[in-house]
Amino acid sequence: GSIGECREYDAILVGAGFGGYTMLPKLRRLGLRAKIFERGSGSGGVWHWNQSGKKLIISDPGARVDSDSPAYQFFDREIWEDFTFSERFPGFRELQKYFQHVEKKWDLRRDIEYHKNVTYARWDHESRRWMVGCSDGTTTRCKWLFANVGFAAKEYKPYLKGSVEFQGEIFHTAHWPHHDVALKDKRIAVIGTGASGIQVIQEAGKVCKHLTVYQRTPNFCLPMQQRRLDPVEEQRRKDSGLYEAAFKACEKTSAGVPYETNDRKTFDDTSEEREAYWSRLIQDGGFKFWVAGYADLTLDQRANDAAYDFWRRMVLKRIKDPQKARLLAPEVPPHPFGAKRPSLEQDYFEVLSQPNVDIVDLNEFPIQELNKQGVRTAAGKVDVDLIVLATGFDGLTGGFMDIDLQGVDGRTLKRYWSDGVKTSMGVAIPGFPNLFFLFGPQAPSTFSWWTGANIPGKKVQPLSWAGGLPSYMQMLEETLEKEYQGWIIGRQSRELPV
Ligand code: NA7
Repeated sequence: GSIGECREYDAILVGAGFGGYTMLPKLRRLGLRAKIFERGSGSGGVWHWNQSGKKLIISDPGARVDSDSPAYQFFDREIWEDFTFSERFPGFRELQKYFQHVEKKWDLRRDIEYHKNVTYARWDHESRRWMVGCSDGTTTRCKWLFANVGFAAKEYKPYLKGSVEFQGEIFHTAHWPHHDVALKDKRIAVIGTGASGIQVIQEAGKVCKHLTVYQRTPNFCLPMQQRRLDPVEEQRRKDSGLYEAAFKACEKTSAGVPYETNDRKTFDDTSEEREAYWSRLIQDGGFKFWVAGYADLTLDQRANDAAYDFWRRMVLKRIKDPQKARLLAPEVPPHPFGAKRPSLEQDYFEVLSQPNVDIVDLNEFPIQELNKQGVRTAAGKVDVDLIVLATGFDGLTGGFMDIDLQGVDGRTLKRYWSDGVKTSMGVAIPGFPNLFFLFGPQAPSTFSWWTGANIPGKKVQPLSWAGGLPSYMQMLEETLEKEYQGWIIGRQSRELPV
């Protein structure tokens, strides 16, 4: 629309990821006129932004989901009955195809506007409408606002002295450029060894000339056990109700994954039984060793030590260089096993063992600066062509803070959350009427890095609901049964809850 024009809808949904795609059909069914505003040029949320260009010359950074199939999809028969992922842990390209499939199935495209970057949203108390402003200068009015901006909407780029001097290329994993990025024969630095770092390292290490990995904390990552899914077998699983059973199982576990948890404690079993059990979990792959292991893994230091020892022995067999082994699987772990979310790997330790790959321990040798040619630490200067920042996200709240949100009486979200994040059950915010979101701050999760501790200056607090999925669902249901007890509905009151 032209500048100055003000359109009106019943609902605006910010973001064309899983949240927006979940909500749009539901709102339509209620007879509401709704539009999704998406700042990107395509749907899929992180799976859109993670895309690494149309035709990478050699390889892509390997971005893929780490939730076990079939958990990472819409639990909706209409969607899954004729879409089957080809891998147990699908890559970003297939996830983009998946979003196109959903879009078609639910006829969503006609209500999505791309390149619509929402910069502010103000509640107008008189008209009881939200005024939603975009960077293209347009304003749209709506009654309901859904901020499904995603928990990983804003990447975190640490301050690196001299980064403007650096003459090579520098990218964050969450915003891989759309032009072709050749990794082959390049000298590459990767900073960060979380899920994204591991995925890039595995791909880059195989083709590049030289890779330097800057590691702060070793990742106690687990074998993914990736495999191709057989379409015939998957069809059989669908027909026999196994998909539905898996979706139901997700709702029953604390982490929302389809793993059966174990009530037994570590030392209830003999050491032979333990080794056999752990080996089986590793063989099964994914997060089983962490989530479906012994019940006292994170409650008893001795139990934790035993699990770490098993993990370490397993990993040491795969690392040839003793110096690298010391950095990747230290005798004394920097944190208890599983207290920090492990990632999933495919051939991480083999790639790191290659002679063209070095690891620099940032605890011993912090980055001093970047210069024209590369990265300088006290261990020396490394010249590189490409620096990959795999440094994670300003999680959960970052996407909200990018929008200037003003609720009742001009209350700004920035001010309201300045001394801590406050939400109503992780779906709404007091004083911000008719504003809802899915999987935002204080929704359930067990990921320990979601406390803000990775962002300098950000308050460290529980940003997610630590009680697990079943208790959260129960709380939501009880509130519904009690006819929204604790919520203010349809009242014109200006009294602001604190
Ligand atoms: P993560 O998991 O937050 O990983 C970020 C990594 O970057 C991690 O290894 C950090 O080390 C490291 N990091 C962060 N800041 C710095 C600085 N300043 N210097 C050096 N290293 C740094 O993000 P990902 O993108 O890998 O994964 C995000 C989620 O995607 C993941 O949890 C899954 O849900 C999928 P640290 O461990 O903090 O010492």
